[in-house]
Amino acid sequence: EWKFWHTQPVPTIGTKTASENSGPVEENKPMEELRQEPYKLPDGFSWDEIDVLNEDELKELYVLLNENYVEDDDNMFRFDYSMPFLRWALCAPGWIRKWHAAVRVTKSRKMVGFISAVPIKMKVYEKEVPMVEINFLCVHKKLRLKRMAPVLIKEITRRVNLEGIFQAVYTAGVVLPGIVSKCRYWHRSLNVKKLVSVQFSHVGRNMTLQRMQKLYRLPETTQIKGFREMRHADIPRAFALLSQYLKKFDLSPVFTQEEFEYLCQNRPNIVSSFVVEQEDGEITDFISYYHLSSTIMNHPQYKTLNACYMYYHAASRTPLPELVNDCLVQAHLNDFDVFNALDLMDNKEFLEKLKFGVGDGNLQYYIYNWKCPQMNPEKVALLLQ
Ligand code: MYA
Ligand code: JJ1
Repeated sequence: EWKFWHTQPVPTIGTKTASENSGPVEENKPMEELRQEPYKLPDGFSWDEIDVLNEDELKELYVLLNENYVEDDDNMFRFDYSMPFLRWALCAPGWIRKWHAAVRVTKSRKMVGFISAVPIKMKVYEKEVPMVEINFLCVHKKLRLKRMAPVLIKEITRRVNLEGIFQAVYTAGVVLPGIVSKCRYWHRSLNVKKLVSVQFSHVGRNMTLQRMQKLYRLPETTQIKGFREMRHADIPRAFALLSQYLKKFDLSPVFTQEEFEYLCQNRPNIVSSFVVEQEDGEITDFISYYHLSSTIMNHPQYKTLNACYMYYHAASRTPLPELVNDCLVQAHLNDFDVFNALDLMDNKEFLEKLKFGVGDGNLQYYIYNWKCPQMNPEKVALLLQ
């Protein structure tokens, strides 16, 4: 049990930390004590820093993830991150190429493993801590259960430490030592017929497809006066709204305006963001979602599930359920099949009301080398891609 994780600076499963004792599990190592050489891979494999600005290398990463990344519990759907989306996620402000670490088969150069880090300033309870977020850990299906993942994790830790950072935030569908919070996925059907056909959703007892379609029907236009796409000129105000809102949570990013703009501006096929503009021109509300399809495995007709995921939002005037409803209208008009959200932030204010149903997947939040009390999902305000 936890042969690898028990060697790492994370609280052991079941330990409770009092808030007075919040802080690093182990002290920052002095530079001269940091390991200078990469961790050794099994014979026949080598490290490569991939250049995601290069279309061919980005394509190799795309293929690795498209064929080997996260699936649901029943292996029916697998995330299908697009190339532009991956480039966006991996090149967040402050990114460095050394933190896009791939493993290749030495002879054939085939990419068979990957892990990434990008910098992020986090607020955890009262403390602000420079961290990285770790994402896109992947080992090719044919190389599973051979202890390659611990090598990828140790190597990215080494490369992050060399830049003077000793904490990381990450999420996973699996349970590991050091859980900070346990969140749940919820799903709002948009294209009922397709969702049922691919068995993402089911026709419940006392239900027919027709009744379900009626239940999930949405207006053809948005309902809030002044609801529109966010434009470049709205960014300072939307940034101020979000920064203010994020303060009340116990786990939240602290963005610069540059980071906010990078992450939350409209990007076709990657992020959609909206604001509410009052009659006097004031921007009072902001909301966004990102576009992430999944491959439907083994279906004769449908190959792709078009999904979007609730991203950052900040409502100061419009009630959150109304704001999210207009987002659903937009997502439906843009041909998404399902709108996904987690039960974090104030999302419980709208989930049931807007006919989201609970999913079968969890998303655990973790911090590497940090002990602190666990928190309820309502206190979490971090959204990774
Ligand atoms: S979460 C998404 C992870 N990716 C997938 O689920 C894609 C599909 N699966 C795979 O590619 C493989 O199954 C992976 C494991 C690569 C996940 N996070 O090599 P193994 C532990 C952390 O024999 P494999 C994301 O991207 C497992 O408990 N550890 O197993 C965030 C066992 O350890 P222990 C995990 O199945 C990632 C060991 O690995 C995960 O071939 C954050 C077994 O290794 C997991 N998701 O490969 C990573 N799954 O013996 C941590 C399994 O102790 C970052 N394991 O039980 C930490 C911070 C680092 C930076 C620090 C800077 C300061
Ligand atoms: O998408 C997920 N579940 C779906 C499909 C389930 C298929 C069978 N396993 C689901 N559908 C029910 C929806 C229904 C709609 C109408 C109302 C009632 C509900 O539950 C799940 C999330 O729920 N997704 C996954 O499991 C994918 C992995 C999630 C972990 C991701 C970790 C990534 C970490 C990287 O940082």
